[in-house]
Amino acid sequence: MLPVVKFTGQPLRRREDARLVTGQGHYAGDEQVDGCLSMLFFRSPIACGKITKFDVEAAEAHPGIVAIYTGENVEGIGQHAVNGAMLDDLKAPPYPLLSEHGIRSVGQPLAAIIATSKQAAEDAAELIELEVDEDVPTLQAGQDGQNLFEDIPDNHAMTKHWQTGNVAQLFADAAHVVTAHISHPRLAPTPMEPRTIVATPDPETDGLIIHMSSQNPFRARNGIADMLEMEPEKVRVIAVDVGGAFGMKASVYPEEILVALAARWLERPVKWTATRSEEMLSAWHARGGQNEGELALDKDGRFLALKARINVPLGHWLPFSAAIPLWNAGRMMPGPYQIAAVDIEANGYLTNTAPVGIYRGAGRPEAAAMMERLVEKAAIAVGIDAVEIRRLNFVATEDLPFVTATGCEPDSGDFADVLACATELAGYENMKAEIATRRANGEICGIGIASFTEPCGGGWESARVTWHPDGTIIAATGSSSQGHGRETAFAQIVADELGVTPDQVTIIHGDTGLTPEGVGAFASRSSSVGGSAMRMAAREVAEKLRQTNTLPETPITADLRYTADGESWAHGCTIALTSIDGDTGIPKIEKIVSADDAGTVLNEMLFDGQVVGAGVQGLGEALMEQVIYDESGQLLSGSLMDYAMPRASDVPPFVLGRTVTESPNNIIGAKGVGEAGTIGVPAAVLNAILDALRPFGVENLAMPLTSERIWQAMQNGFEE
Ligand code: SMO
Repeated sequence: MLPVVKFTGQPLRRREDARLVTGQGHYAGDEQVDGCLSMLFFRSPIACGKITKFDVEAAEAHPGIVAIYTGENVEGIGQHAVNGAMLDDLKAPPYPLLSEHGIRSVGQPLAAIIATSKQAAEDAAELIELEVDEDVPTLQAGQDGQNLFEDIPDNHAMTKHWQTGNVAQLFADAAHVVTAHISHPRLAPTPMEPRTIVATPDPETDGLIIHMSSQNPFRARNGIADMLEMEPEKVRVIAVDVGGAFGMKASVYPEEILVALAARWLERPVKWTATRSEEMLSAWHARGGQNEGELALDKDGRFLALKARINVPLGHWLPFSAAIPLWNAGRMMPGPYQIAAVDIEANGYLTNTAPVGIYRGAGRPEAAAMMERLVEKAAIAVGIDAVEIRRLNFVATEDLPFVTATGCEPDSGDFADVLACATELAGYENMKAEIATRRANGEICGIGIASFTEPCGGGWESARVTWHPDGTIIAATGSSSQGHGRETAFAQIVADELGVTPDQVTIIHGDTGLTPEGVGAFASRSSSVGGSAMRMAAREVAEKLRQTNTLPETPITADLRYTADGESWAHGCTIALTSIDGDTGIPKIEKIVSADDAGTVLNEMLFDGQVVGAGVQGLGEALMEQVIYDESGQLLSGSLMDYAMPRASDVPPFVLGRTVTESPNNIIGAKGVGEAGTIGVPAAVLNAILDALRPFGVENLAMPLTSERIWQAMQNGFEE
């Protein structure tokens, strides 16, 4: 008999929060170790060139300095891995932990200073002498410029091409062709907690105990062990409380390897905490794509074929998942629509900047912004309503699972239903009438819609659930938390399977020494894959308990790995209502309506929190966030004084709705919702602002849609 569902789905408050808001959280930076040394990085102040002099001798003699490592000390350390399995071609540049000869970016670490105090390290850094023969940097994807590596012509490091059907013929025969240029700002993920790592040698095991801010402790463990040529079991990574990660803490950085290395070499604990400016300089950035698209339509508005060119900057080194954004952007560009023929090419180019990696959405926002802009333009070209043209082209629910022209397999869903949910919540017809009236009165205002899909999860995850005779239940997960309420949601699942309350369940996560090996918290996979593993293990324990007639006197455990049958595809629809101040160009987002289908919901409050949190990050991309380098490659947006992030006063009312189409690909039936807001919101806001600017003849505008850019466009009607 299946258990009666009691807690799963309930909007239970996050059990983590009382601890976190009263300062009882334990972040990596809280870790106090006796005799801990401080690491500080001497970073390149210029973007590109050859080192002609680098002298650390005076710095080494400074009081309190234990060691200074430069390129020659770490020459023998190998290259960290880059995942290129999904590409047609990958040329990963060599990337030394500390550069000896060439400089590729402002902020690149050239020396690691290890001292008895941070102050001593800072003082010593002042004594380092660096002279560089400077070169002109290459800053944009595909820009003609300096070739950064001999064997990577044109800095062209990766490519992926999707081609299906007779695209040329379909374009030649089309009744309408619409085009779009989408310019994504380069973003700084900026989790509240910067990167932090404390590595302590463990003489008992000849290993390392590492507290660090990571969203996937096992990948961090394996990455560090690999680089240090240690057995993974000898490295224990602990990341219990994490103050946000958003993709930016999904694989190891050179700085983290250097801390681990120093602890090993010096046989002393070593700690590094990035400053906010260091995060802006050297943590990976995101987006930055300059993308072109074309959609061919028949006379009734049916989509015939899609062409796109995705061009992304990659920075000067490639993190493990550097290829994911351009791969996601291309493969999921057809979104929820039936499009038989595609010619989509994605290219990534090395640049003299910080690296560019995954960040909440990771290519999905790029796919949706392009497709939804094309759809909006298609509706105008054909002369039908923006909702109508979407309905006409959706893949029908009965046709799911469906193989798209890019080879993806959306597993389930009801795209028309989630659109209907959004239009109903928005009062779409009234909204249109209201906009018409306001326009007649001289206001500048518009509506934007974005329908989107979101591939989530896939792969495996682990769980170990133990029932103790005193009634307590300990559930350990190989999945982890980056601050997104996993303890709460996983306890709900276990409680239901074992017929107890969630407070009887202790969740253990974020410690490779205490949990079964797992994958981690990214790609919106925690609920669907991590949750399914939890449910399966708890179910097995419940089954064993049922088989014993009396209450057992010894603990009962189930320890297993669960592999999902495939990716689960969440989907949604976002509607934005905006107005623009005619004198200043200041945009006002009056309302965001977001309807999401993420399959089975584990906790309604967590679900809503994810949608709004990601939605605000989406607003940041659409309206204000932008990393800016000047032409010499200096970072102009090096602090939160210069890099604009949304504040509470920038956040409009969010109206949330949901539909539920269970995923057949995992036993929970969950999809993911962690990234939805970053996908739907920028596309909908871009469409809304360009709808408002239609009377000015503006068809394309680069994000972020700042008041200055909007005002200029209103003056010139120019296209960017
Ligand atoms: S960008 Mo995410 O942590 O897959």
